[in-house]
Amino acid sequence: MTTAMHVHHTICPLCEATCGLEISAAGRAVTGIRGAVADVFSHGYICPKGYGLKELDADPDRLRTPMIRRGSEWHAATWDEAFAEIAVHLPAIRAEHGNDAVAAFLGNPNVHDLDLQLYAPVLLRALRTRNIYSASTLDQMPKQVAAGYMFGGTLTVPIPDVDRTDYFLILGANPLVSNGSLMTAPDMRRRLRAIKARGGQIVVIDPRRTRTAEEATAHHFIRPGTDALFLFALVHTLFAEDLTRPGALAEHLNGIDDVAAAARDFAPETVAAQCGIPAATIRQIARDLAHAEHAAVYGRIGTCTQEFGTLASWLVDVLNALTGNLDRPGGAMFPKAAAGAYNASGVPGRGKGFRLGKLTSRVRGLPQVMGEFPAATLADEILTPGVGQIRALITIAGNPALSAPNGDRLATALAQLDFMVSVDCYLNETTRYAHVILPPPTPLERSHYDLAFAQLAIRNVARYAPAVFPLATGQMSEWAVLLRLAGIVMGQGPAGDVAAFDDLVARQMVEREVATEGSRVAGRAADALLESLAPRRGPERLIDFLLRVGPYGDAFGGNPGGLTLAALEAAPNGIDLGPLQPRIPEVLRTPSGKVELAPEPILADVSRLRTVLDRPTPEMVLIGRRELRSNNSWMHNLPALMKGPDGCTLLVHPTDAARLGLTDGALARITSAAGSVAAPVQVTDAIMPGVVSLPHGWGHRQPGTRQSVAQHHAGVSANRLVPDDAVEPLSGNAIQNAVPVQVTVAEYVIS
Ligand SMILES: Nc1nc2c(c(=O)[nH]1)N[C@H]1C(S)=C(S)[C@@H](COP(=O)(O)OP(=O)(O)OC[C@H]3O[C@@H](n4cnc5c(=O)[nH]c(N)nc54)[C@H](O)[C@@H]3O)O[C@H]1N2
Ligand SMILES: Nc1nc2c(c(=O)[nH]1)N[C@H]1C(S)=C(S)[C@@H](COP(=O)(O)OP(=O)(O)OC[C@H]3O[C@@H](n4cnc5c(=O)[nH]c(N)nc54)[C@H](O)[C@@H]3O)O[C@H]1N2
Ligand code: SF4
Ligand SMILES: [Mo]
Repeated sequence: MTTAMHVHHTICPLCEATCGLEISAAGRAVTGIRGAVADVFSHGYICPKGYGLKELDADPDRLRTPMIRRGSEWHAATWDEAFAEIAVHLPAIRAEHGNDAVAAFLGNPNVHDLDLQLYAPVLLRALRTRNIYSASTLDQMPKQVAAGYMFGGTLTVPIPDVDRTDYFLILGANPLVSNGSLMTAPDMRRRLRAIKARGGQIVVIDPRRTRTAEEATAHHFIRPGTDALFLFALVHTLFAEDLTRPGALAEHLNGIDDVAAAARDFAPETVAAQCGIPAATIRQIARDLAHAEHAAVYGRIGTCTQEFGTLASWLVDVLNALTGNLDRPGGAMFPKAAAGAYNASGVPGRGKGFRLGKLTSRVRGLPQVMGEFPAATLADEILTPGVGQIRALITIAGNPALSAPNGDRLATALAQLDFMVSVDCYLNETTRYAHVILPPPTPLERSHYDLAFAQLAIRNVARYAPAVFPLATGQMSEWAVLLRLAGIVMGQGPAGDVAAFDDLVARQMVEREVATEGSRVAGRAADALLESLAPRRGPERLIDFLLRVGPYGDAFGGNPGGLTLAALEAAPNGIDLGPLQPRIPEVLRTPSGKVELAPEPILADVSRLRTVLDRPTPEMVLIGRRELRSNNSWMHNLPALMKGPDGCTLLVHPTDAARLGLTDGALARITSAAGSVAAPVQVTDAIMPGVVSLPHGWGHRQPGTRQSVAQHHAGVSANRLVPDDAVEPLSGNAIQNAVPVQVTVAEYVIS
């Protein structure tokens, strides 16, 4: 008997490029994976990680049943047993110590997973805790804060219109390896080559000559952490040389004069030494930027996870605005997502704007940003006794023991929790501290729609993919897992009625929308709308609703022929909604209805930047990097991705290597204020002198984990070196780049 072959469409959930894929399968077995050529967005592109879905799906170490830990022993459990265990502990801790005693940490895959996007917020609301943490404060929070202040929405982030630009200034990003971030764009290599083919320029500012830098027309080393100085010098030059041309945008901008005043102290000649870029080069870049017909300035991880992340993120868009490139084709533009976009709902053009949360963290008094406290203070909140101390933690798709600063201290903290639950597919460096692990289905057993990344994409598209395979026997869908957890928290016991809870979630979403001023279904009867969503349930019901009330939606009859989930189901390669269009002022949600070019809280941070102008430079600083065949801390258990030389090496410039007595392949010891690790050296002139680079997400040789392949490619965790005692003050973001370190020859190995 032969098993019938099928080709299924899916969307890769592994990175922001969101490639459409075709999965060939014989029964339940994946036989092949390729880029979907007909996909309206990715047109057949795929990277090595996309193929990795096959091994991820089949990985024997991937958890397939809930796990309960007793002491150091793990036992496979049924779902009922696992929820019963949670129901014994979690409500009791809340009852005795209060709601804030239970914290949640949400990791990166939350934004790549429709179930988690839609249902993790339900669990968080049920927890009624102030202690919410996520990978956002290890990543892009500065950009979100800057966008919040400037445009009124934390996902109203200008995205480089790469396909129409002819001057692309890239800072602290390596999209040829990361496949793009806060810029959802599959196949960056082709897009960058197209810029050059049309005679354009790509200028990369990075302490490392990355693959992206190699593809660029120019690359300049910058001393880590000095981007805000460099960007201010560009702004300074634009004003000093009368090169500002906001054009039609001018009437929508508040605060140009304040920006000019703030930039006054940062002449290229003033910042050149700190940045390591000659003043003449800075001036030339400013002139080229100003004179380019279409230019886009773009900054990513390198400009966010650093001491001046919000200033740098803000200045990127100040430059886009001053040169008239904000919101115009070929510049930096605002996507209009089909579902769930705050900047496409409610009353256009005006809103409440962005403010920090009212609370400050208990131990260090750090601000609450977007309902979260900094991940860098999670350990403090667990380790410091007192009222409000965290005693229990739920992690959802996160590995903070490797991803957060001072990972060793956080691990110590996790070990002391009274109770910990992890929703995760692996027994890894974080989940080994859990008492119960609840595994999600594989990405091929769940449906997909990119709620977040459609808001960051270089083209407006809407794509939905149903699950490739049905849920494995005994597997629960992730949204149901979250609702059962939420049910336990809300006192419904271990066997809450998921269907009834889901009805309530849908009803609340609909009722909120019909009560929203400016909604396309404002004032409509919630019951009637809910009826038209039947018989869908779970994420499909919610996404259908979000699509239908969205800017292209059918508005439940208000816009006949408009978008629905059914329309997407009928178009497996997606629906193209066209190139990005100018959206100012409609996209804005600031109280003034203008772009706030000089938000007061951001300007107030400029004096801190001024103080570094004459600060001595550390002899050696550490930065991170990403590797093509890796995904933060978690795809290291897939043999096909781990082939070839180990990725966790320390990049050292030849002059530094000579001075320090380090040779290629030798072991170096790297020591910082937080800790010390040993890693093999890779001598290369692709790194700036005075800078070393170690990727994060490694360090897998830890007892009690279950990742047999990863253990053989263990590496060391860069976050053992990153201190957790300072955060970027405006966003609470971790400062993972430009960490002062000493590097020596390793005498012996303690990894
Ligand atoms: N030094 C340094 N540190 C960094 C960075 C850096 O550049 N330098 N980068 C930071 C950045 S940008 C980020 S985003 C963070 C990431 O930080 P985290 O989100 O904490 O780490 P990940 O490695 O992405 O871990 C993802 C976890 O989710 C699990 N998982 C995978 N798929 C699923 C799923 O479908 N469902 C569930 N429930 N679980 C799943 C994996 O097993 C893993 O445990 O790291 C940050 N840390
Ligand atoms: N293959 C792969 N792809 C990934 C990931 C992965 O782990 N592997 N992770 C995903 C995630 S979670 C994210 S957030 C994105 C990130 O996407 P990117 O931001 O494109 O990722 P990186 O490759 O870390 O690029 C950051 C660059 O900043 C540089 N840099 C470091 N410090 C500074 C500085 O102070 N100033 C400047 N100007 N540059 C600096 C580094 O040398 C590096 O080249 O990638 C995503 N895609
Ligand atoms: S680029 Fe990203 S989305 Fe595309 S196949 Fe690779 S991992 Fe998946
Ligand atoms: Mo990230």
